[in-house]
Amino acid sequence: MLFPQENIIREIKDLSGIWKFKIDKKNEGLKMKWFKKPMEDFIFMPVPASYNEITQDIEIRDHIGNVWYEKEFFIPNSWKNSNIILRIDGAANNSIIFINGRKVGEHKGAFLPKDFEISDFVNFENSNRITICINNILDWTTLPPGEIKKYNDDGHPKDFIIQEYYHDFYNYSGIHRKVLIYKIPKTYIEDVLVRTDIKGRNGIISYNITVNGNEFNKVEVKIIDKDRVLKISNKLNDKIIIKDANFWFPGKPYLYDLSIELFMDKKLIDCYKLPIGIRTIKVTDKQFLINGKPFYFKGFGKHEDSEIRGKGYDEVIVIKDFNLLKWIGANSFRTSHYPYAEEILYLADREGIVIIDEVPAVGLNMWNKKEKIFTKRRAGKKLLNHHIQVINDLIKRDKNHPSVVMWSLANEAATYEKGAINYFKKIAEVTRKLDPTRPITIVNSSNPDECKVAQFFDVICFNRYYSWYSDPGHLELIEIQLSRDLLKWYKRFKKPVFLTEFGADTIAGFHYHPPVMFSEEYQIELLKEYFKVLDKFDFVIGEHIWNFADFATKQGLTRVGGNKKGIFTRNRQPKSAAFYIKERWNKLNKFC
Ligand code: BDP
Repeated sequence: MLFPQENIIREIKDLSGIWKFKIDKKNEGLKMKWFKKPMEDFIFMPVPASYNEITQDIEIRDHIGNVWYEKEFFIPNSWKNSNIILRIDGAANNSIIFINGRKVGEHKGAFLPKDFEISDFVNFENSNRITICINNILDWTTLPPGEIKKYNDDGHPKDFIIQEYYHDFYNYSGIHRKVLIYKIPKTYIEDVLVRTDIKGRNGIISYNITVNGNEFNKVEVKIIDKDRVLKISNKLNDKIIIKDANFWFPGKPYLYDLSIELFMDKKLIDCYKLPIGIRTIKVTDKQFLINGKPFYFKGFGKHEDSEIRGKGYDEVIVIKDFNLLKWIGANSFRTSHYPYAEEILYLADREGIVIIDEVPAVGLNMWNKKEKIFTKRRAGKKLLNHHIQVINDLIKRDKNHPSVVMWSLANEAATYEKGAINYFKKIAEVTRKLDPTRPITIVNSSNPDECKVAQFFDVICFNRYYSWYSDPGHLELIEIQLSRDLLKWYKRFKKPVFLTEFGADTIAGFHYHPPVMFSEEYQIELLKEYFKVLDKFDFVIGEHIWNFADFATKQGLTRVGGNKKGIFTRNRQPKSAAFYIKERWNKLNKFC
């Protein structure tokens, strides 16, 4: 699966813009075949965006079930006799797609793209109509999971239901990423897998190209450095050595282009250009090595989240975030808690920002230890299969990005349960088979003594909220508690340890001294205590503060307008801690 690209053969039509929209109040649209006719009684809805906060209508914001989107489009005549592909880059959570009243297909999951061949669904004489039915229900077959709870007691009306879920970000819904239609030739470059290695000063590029169709009799693969062609090969699989290569390195990202051209009797049939970075990743018992050099992760857990747009992809926010990351001296982030739009990974490749790429396996924890999650009813076979499917799709999509250095396969699952053992053993096995070149991890919230699965993974990632959720207000306990914790993890598993979340909710503009919880002063003092400990141990390979920016959550007693642990506000303005962190990270000379 290749990211859609425009070039002299391939063309793209971007359906971003204003669509027709309506919620399916009685969930009757599918039965009544709403997709057969142009939509009536609609309102306008921007794409990409979550629909929840675009209108003033609370019924739309809180709707549970199906909603419908529709748009008209044309396909140019010149696209006849080509393959026409529809890409839904991310629609939350499940979608069914129709073109001109005929079902094209379905997609489960909000965060990874799906391509549909629609050559036989479109016409060239007239306009076409695309209709997408989106369902936002989370259950025990989706990631993240959830459940619909019914309350039938006296205090609630009979039909009162709520969407329960166990993760801490708002269940935004809608067409969150681009909808594209693109044209590729009948015989086309379907995929390419690139792996790189380093021997001394030479870079080694191994590639494997998959072509769909056989109407070609020559392939030309070039490694291009800026405008200079360094090497040419005529094979679909090859290993190319670049002498005195420039390597991809965090902060110093060097990219070459791998250009692929297919010919039929000298006529160019298809072409694709993939930016590639030559780099290696290795993990020892204490270190995370990029190109053989120890790397220390400085950065954040993030979210795809912003005001009004919700989880909608927005270049303004994306570029602003990269500028803030560079400004503050971060070198990395985790795509907590789901895969982000692929455009973001392309930017990270070019900006030299390191990514830990996470699947949406979050909320696999009931927190009440008596209520097990790894049981048939909850995280059973169905969920495991979906989890594996998502890992497959993620690696298929992101395998060639040099910025992606590790796969994170879950966040804060109940790894203390016995049932977690077989579940995560399988997850680890499957992932290693799919990609033997990158380390794997899961992000833990369990205690080092009780975690039953960390042995399957390469790096110990864990989240801690000392002096916040535990012993609130007691900053003086952080040093002793965190030190003990870090040492236990290391001693038990003998693997590098990474603190992937720590932080404090902070209301921008609320000051208090001596510090109290929620004040800007408290956030700074809390971080200082954590840093003191992290700096002590040589097996600690990173610090990711929770969170980059404030973000939306479901309503609850501990959330005043969302999660406020951001170092930046939701509108991307720095809290006081940002200046302190900037100073630390720009000075910090831990490995790199
Ligand atoms: C951690 C979760 C994260 C939450 C955070 C918090 O990994 O998603 O937002 O806690 O409570 O448990 O702020």
